[in-house]
Amino acid sequence: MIKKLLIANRGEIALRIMASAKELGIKTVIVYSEADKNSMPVQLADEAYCIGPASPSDSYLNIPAIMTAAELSGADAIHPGYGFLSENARFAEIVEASGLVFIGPSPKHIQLMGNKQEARKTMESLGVPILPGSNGVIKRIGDARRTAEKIGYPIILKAVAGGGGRGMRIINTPVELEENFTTAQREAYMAFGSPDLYIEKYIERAHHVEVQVIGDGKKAISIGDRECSMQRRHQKIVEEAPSPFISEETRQRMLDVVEKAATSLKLRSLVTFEFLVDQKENFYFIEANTRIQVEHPVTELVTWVDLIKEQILIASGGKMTTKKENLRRIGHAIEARINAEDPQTFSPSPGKIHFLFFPGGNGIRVDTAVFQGYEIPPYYDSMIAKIIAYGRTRREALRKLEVALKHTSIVGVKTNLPLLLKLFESPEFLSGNYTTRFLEEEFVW
Ligand code: MV4
Repeated sequence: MIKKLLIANRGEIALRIMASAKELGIKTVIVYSEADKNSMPVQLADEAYCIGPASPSDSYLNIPAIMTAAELSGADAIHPGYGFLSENARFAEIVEASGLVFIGPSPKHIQLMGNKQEARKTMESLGVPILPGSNGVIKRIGDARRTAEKIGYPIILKAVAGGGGRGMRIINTPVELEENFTTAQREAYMAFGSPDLYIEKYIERAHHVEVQVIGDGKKAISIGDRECSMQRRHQKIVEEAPSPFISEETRQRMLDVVEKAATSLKLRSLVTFEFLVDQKENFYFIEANTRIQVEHPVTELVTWVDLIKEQILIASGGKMTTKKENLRRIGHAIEARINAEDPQTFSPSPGKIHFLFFPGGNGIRVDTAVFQGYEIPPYYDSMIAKIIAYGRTRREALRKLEVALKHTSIVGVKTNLPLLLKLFESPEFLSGNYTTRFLEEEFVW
C-alpha cells in the first residue's frame, strides 16, 4: 500500500488528489514553484518542497527537482495530475526506475497514445472506427497528395507528436496542401520535436464525445461518456455527462467497442478515448489521453466512482473497486469552468481576488484552490474553479448550475461568468445539439 504520495501538480487538481489520498490515510507531499508558495495545496499538504522558479520548465516540468523532493520526503508514489508531466512517458519511466509508483498508465501505454498515428493504427486493429486517412506517417508532400486524392478534400494535417488540437491544419484544396505542408512540418518540429504528420478526412460539424476507461491491467471497463463540444481554441469550458446528443444505442456501441479495445491493450489506471461524432451519430476515434482529465467530476457524479481513489488503489497493487455488474449511470452532470479572463477577448486576467464566494446546495460541487486574498499568478492556465451541478435530468442539472453561477461572486479579476450565463440561455445549448464550432463561430452575445 502507498504510504506517502507526492503530488506533482498545482491548483484545484492538487487539492482533489490530496483529498482522496487523505481519505485513504496516505500522507501527502506537495511540490511547488516560487510563485505558488502561498497556495492552498502548500497549506494543506503534510509536507511541501519548493522545486524552483515560477516558469513551468524550471519547476513543474523539472524532473530532477521533483525526483529530489520525492527522495527527501520518502514518498513512495507520484501523482502527476493533468498537464505538466502527466503524459510524459520518460517521466513515468524515471519514477518507476527509481522504485516509486507512478500513478497512471504504464510508460509503454503513455508512449503508444502519445504517438497519435500509432494510437490510430492500434485502435483500428482492435475494431474501433477511425476516419479515412494516412496509414502511416506522412514524410513527403507526394505521400500527402496521394492520400488526400484518395480520401478527398477537405483533409486535416495533424502532428504525430501533437494532440489536443495543437498543430492541426485544415486543408480544403490541393493548392492549400502545397502552401501548407512544409510549414506544418516545420511547426510540428518546433512545437513537439518531431516534424512527422498524418492525415485524416476532415469532418466539418462534429461533436466531441469522450469515453472514460478504468483498468487494472487485466480488465478494463468503460464507465461513461462525456460531451465536450463546448470549447474555444481547444479549451473546453462546459462538459456534460452523459452526452445529450447521442442516443442510448450509440452510447452503448461506443462504450462497448472502447471497453473491448482497452481490455485487449491491458490498460491500467485511467485512459480517455476521444471521438468525433457526426450528425448521423457515426463515431470515429481521434486520440486517447493517459491522464486524469479536468472534466472528470461529471463522470464521478453520474457513476459515484471516485476516479482518483481508483487510480491510487489500482497503483497500490489492489484491484479496481469498480465492478462492471455494479456500475450505474444515473442522472445528469454539467461542469462549468470558471476562468480568470476577459470574457470579450479571452485574454488572461491574473491578479488579486479581493472578494470570493462560492455557493453550495443540493447537487452542487465546487473544485477550486482559490480563496479571498489569493493572488492568481500569471504563469499558469487561467482556470480557477469548476462548478459542477448534478440533477436527475439535464434540465434540473442546468437550473441548479445557473443558480450556483448567479450566486458566485469573484471580485478583483475578470472572469468568464457572464459568458457562461449567456451560454446557458442559448437555444443551441438548451437543445443539447451543439458542435465544436458553436462557441467559436456561431455564438454571439
Ligand atoms: C478533427 C476535427 C475534424 N476532423 N479531426 C480538436 C482536438 C483534437 N483532439 C482533435 N480536434 C479535431 N480533430 C478531424 N479529422 C475537428 C477537431 C476540432 C477542431 C478543429 C479545428 C478547430 C476547432 C476544433 C474544435 C474541436 C475539434
